[in-house]
Amino acid sequence: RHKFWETQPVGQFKDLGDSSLPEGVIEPASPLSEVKQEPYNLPSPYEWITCDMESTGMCTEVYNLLSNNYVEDDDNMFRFNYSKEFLHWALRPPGHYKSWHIGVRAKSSKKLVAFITGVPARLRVRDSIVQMAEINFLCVHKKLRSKRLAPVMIKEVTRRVHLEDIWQAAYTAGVVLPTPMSTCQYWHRSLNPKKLIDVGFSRLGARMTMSRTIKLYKLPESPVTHGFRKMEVRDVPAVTRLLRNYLMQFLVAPDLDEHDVEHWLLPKEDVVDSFLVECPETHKITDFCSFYTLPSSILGNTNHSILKAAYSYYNVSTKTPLLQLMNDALIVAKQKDYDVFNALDVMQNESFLRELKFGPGDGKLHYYLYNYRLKHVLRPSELGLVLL
Ligand code: YNC
Ligand code: MG
Repeated sequence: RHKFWETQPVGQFKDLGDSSLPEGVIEPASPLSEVKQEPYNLPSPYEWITCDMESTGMCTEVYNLLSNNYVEDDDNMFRFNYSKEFLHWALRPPGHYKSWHIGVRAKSSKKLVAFITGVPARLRVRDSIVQMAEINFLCVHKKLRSKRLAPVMIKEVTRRVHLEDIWQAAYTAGVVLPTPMSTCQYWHRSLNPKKLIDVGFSRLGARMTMSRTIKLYKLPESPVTHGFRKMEVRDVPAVTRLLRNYLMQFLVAPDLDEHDVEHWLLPKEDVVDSFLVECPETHKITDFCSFYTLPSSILGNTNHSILKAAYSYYNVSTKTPLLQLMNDALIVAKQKDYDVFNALDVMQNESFLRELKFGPGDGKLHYYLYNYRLKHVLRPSELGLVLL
């Protein structure tokens, strides 16, 4: 039973087998004059705020809420620890709306107790380009859980998205809600196996010693592909062409222009890393790979407090085999001292995961669309979208 989600324009479980329902928008857009002008009501001890992510003080408050209350693994051993710089980047893409960075504070203490955000994005679904909001960072303080605050947060962000005349959204969650457009799995490639085992992220395999395990995951000192280098601002046009062309093959993918590529993919230290292959003879850019940085706090380990994780982002191979390109990505991540490299089974990732010694994680990641129905659930390999 989903008392809230049953009231929303999303695919419902009861409709899953029903092929008579059309693909596309579920509820048509309303005239803007019909969008509710006032915020939804909160329980009286709380008030809405719009979070100015330009202000370092506000960035710190959001960082503190999330680092103490955001997503944990099923065993509560790790909690995402998005950095302030990451939040600043993730929430301010081209055309972002400040009004979509929504906080809730206690009126008396002024303490930030809940958060939800949207950023604008164009997504292509088959042949249609749809203006959407990507919703992320929904968080309610641990002491205020199970009080039905989340539905109010979601309705309020929806209202503010509607005020900008946008009527669709995309989001991911670890929990099953009505109803996933696709269900993906995380895979993990150990870079620092000793630390991963020490903190309980992974375990020694059967009949494996620590020294055999370290040897198994050893990587070359530096990338092997000739012409492999960091992306620079002068590469934005070529990377945009490469990526746009590559993403056409997926059923759902972002529609990225040069401004988006500059924001989302130009390297930003400890936030996003991007590399490409420039042919040494022709100077043509033939391949591209990228990852973002999302550490996790290690809860209750006396020796280590942070797990440094790289997450595979967008990768394109046209000349260098994808396997070799991703092996080079692992090598640079190891050089930069990441403990683990994570990747979803989206796009063509299945083609390298096993061979490059990624192991399947527990826990799934479900992808959702709001107010847009697909006729069939997508295979992960049909998805060309990575959300942060
Ligand atoms: C979730 N993650 O099912 P029903 S992901 C959406 N996304 O509703 P309460 C969620 N809905 O089933 P709590 C959800 N988790 O009765 C729960 N729900 O219909 C639904 N965790 O509300 C749930 N962050 O306030 C139920 O629950 C209702 O106090 C229950 O709060 C939930 O960012 C939460 O995992 C997640 O901070 C805030 O547990 C809290 O437990 C928490 O009683 C740790 O809520 C952090 C965490 C979620 C990360 C994410 C994507 C969010 C997408 C939201 C949906 C967006 C829709 C599109 C809007 C724009 C539309 C346009 C146009
Ligand atoms: Mg609640």
